[in-house]
Amino acid sequence: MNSVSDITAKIASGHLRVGIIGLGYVGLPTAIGFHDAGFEVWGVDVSQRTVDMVKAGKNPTGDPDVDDIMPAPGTPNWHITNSAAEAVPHCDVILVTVPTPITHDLKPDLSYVAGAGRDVFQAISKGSRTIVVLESTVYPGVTAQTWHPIIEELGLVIGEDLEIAYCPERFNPGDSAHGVRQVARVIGCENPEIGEELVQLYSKLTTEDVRYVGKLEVAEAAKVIENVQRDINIALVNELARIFPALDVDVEDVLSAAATKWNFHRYTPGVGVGGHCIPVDPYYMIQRAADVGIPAELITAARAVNRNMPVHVAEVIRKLMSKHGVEANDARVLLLGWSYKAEVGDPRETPAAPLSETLLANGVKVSAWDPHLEPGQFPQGIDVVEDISSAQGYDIAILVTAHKACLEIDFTKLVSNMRTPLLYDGRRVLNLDELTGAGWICHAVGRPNGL
Ligand code: SAJ
Repeated sequence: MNSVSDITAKIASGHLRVGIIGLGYVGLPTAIGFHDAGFEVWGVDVSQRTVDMVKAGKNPTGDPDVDDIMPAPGTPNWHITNSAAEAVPHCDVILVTVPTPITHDLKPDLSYVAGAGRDVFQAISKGSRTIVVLESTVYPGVTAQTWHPIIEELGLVIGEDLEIAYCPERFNPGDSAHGVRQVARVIGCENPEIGEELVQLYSKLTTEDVRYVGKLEVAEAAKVIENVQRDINIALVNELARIFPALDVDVEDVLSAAATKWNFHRYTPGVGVGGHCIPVDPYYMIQRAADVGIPAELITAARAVNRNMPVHVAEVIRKLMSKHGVEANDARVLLLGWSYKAEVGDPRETPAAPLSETLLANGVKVSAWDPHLEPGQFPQGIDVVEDISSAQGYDIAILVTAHKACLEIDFTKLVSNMRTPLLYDGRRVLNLDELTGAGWICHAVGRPNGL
């Protein structure tokens, strides 16, 4: 049985063995980070494609920052498998980094947390006191509520066979300045001694602040509200991006003026809020508040504003094209970017999807170009453009994702190939005056459009 001092000694000596369940955007960089910190690592993923790619030293995630840090085949102390049963007996600490999505009716989907927990607990040796840490974003109470019943069902005893803790991942895809080795971490655990041990462990991973914050629910709540706050802040500027054009005022001018105040936190209006964090995590908080009979009115309202942005933009696009003599049933639209965020190849919850669905429902033909995605990552009904220099005959180009590649398009050539030279900056990152000079008729989210 690992005593507290055993774990402390193993951390200090670098002999601690760390398992990571789930080798996605978060789990794989975490596994690499602990391996680089000198620990023996066992990486587990249910996807054979992921296991095969990682074993071959290839990056299965869409995050280009991971490309250059992949361990080569045969790297010592680097074990990759699709079996938790194989890995768990070799590990002192196991981190669970599995998806926590939402269902089609916007409810938390904890099936991956439950499934991964069961796979791990079934393989834990009695008396080993293996520490199991959930890192996935959840709502307060999930770790205990989801894992305790399984632990009891399997006849395991916390404090003897295992310990459980929560340490939220704070990984920012496509942002090398905030990778797993450069972000602050918080740790929740019912047992303060284990909490402090995990502070020591994660302090080997990251150069930033690591602290024990008390019981599981405190750490669970901290992570989910970090993203709730971000969603609300983005919803505010998105709502302002609808109000100010009606007042013949550009929202970006207002935000630039307001940002001269020392404690104004600036966010950018856009075509919508995508990804596997920001548009998802608030529903976990909404659910938890509902569980205790307290409606999360502001959180819910912010979600509604952000979810509606793509539909609002589609309506503006329809009106702009009509104003320039292009009716929906004859219109051709070109999306510049499809990923939910710049510099990553990740279509999850991208606002490009509801934007396209709304346009297609109006009879518009929709094409899309995104050099960070493979053709198979676009949905049916979208004409995938693989070579932007060959794009021609469109009525409007909409910048959906502020990829560097989108900003570097030869807009002078593209405008010459357009049927109607309409351009809509959905992320407020283009130089619209310069593009107007090149022959485009420019519009943008939050900018007066004369409609
Ligand atoms: N977005 C806006 N306006 C903004 C900021 C973002 O419309 O001002 C949109 C983006 O285009 C994207 C979505 O919101 O569609 C989410 O963008 P994001 O920058 O929040 O990126 P994520 O989803 O990768 O969020 C991650 C989160 N990290 C973790 O959960 C560990 C989040 O907590 C971070 O704050 C965020 O990265 C970050 O700081 O970039």
